[in-house]
Amino acid sequence: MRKARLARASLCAAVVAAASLWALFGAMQTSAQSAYPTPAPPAGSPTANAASVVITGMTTSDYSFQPRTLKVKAGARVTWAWQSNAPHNVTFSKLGKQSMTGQSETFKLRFKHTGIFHYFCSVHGFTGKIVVHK
Ligand SMILES: [Cu+2]
Repeated sequence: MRKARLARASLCAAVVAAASLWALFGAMQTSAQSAYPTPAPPAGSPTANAASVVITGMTTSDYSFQPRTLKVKAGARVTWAWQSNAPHNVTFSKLGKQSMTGQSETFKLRFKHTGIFHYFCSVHGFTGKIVVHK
């Protein structure tokens, strides 16, 4: 009787040990996976504190900011990347901010305050807006 109880107890201990080994193995696999860099979010998909706009177009009729309206949280930094065959710029006239005019620029601006911020390319006139929420 006593022997049987002991055997059952040690079997339980073995199962618990196997389960924790399995859990440990799983944890190791998870941490190994997170060691790889996470891919950058696509243009215009805002994360908590960063987002991006691409300046696109290969003809005058399709030059544009993509996305044209970008929503971000207050404090976020927006990066514009040029991917077009013509010189463009990013001009916030009310904020008094303007990027360089060129074909392969990048421009970064941090939006500390909530509001709607309209901007445009002063060379071609196409527009965009940044909507900053809490
Ligand atoms: Cu332009």
